Amino acid sequence: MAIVTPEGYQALDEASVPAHLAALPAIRARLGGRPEVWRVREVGDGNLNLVFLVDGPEGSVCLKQALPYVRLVGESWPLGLERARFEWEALVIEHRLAPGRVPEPLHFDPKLYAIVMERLAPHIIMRRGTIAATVYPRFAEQIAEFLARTLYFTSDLGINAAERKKFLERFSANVELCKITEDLIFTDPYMEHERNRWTSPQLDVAARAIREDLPLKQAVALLKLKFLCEPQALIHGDLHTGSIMVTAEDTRVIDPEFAFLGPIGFDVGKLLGNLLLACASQPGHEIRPGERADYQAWLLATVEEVWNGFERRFLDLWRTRPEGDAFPIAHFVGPDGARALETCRRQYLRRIFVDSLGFAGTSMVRRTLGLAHNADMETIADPDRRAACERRNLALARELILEAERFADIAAVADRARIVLRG
Ligand code: SR1
Ligand code: MG
Repeated sequence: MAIVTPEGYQALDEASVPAHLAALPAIRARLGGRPEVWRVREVGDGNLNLVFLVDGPEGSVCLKQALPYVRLVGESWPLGLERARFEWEALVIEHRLAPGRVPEPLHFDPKLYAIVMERLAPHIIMRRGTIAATVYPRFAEQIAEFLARTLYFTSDLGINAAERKKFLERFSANVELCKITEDLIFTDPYMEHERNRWTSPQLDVAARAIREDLPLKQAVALLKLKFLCEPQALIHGDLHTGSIMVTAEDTRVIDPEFAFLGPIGFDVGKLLGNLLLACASQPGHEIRPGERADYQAWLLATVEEVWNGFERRFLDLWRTRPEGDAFPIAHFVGPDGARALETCRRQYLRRIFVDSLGFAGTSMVRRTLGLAHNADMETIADPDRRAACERRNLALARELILEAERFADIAAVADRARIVLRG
């Protein structure tokens, strides 16, 4: 059945983009020259949308347009266009809270469900960089800043309840994209489902073991429940290394279309899980045995720095900007009160840490056994070598989900990963 779209919507192509942008005076001025000379390339390699890069004589922009279906699957999986509006609104909020850490939002077209934003150059998608074993010296510090500021200032610690409830009301409507996460991350990989795929036959036994692992399914069900009903902060909702663009000096977060009020640990954990999966994939990219060991060490050091940097900055904000309604200051006066409040802060961050490890594990499982895989593993051509990496990734993921509470700190996670993930 053909997909029906709202009046005024049409999927753009390289030929139709210039006329659309030429009608926007600020964008036209930014690009400069005449529309006929603008160079347009469709470069979208994500699972859902069209992405056009447009270069003019004076400057460039990026245009991202929602398609009315899941691009990865095709028209058999229709998907609402409203996600573009959630993405726009989340991008504007992130830009305010973490300036310089996202592309500048320039324009939203409500009929075409298209966002025009700063074109990032010479940035590349971080996942391509980790596949090529590129070190990003500023990444950990900058992403930790993004996480701490966007999550703190949309939580009950950093803003008052009325303001936070406005976020809650608005982003609770992002139902369709939440449902994708609920299904693809927390449900499908743990049962037989036509959407699932894995390196077969090499991982057939491992996939069945996961489907039959009741303690694991209990733990994942609790994480799913947390995702469903713990609106701690406005989370990005899809913070993997394909949603981050990097250079040696600069880190930018893109694609917040999955944004909603959810558990803080989901953003932190998805990122940590993707870095751990990247680490697990490294032996599969080696031409000479052991040549990626140093890069694995960098990835694990980065895992530690991301968590430690996030925790430090989040606590700093809580100590210096207690502008939310939770933990009333009047309840914690004097030295004893200050100590008691500090204990609350430590307990809160410990909870987020444990949640993050669980969510990291679920992200690692879904990219191995579910519908949408990562290029980190998919670009390992030899299925036996790929499966060896994926098996180690699954082993660590299972420990993170089942034994999250047992890890004293992030250094203990990195120590364990050093043992489990090395080829
Ligand atoms: C059908 S969409 C598959 C995945 O792509 C996005 O990046 C999200 O992670 C989603 O789960
Ligand atoms: Mg995306």
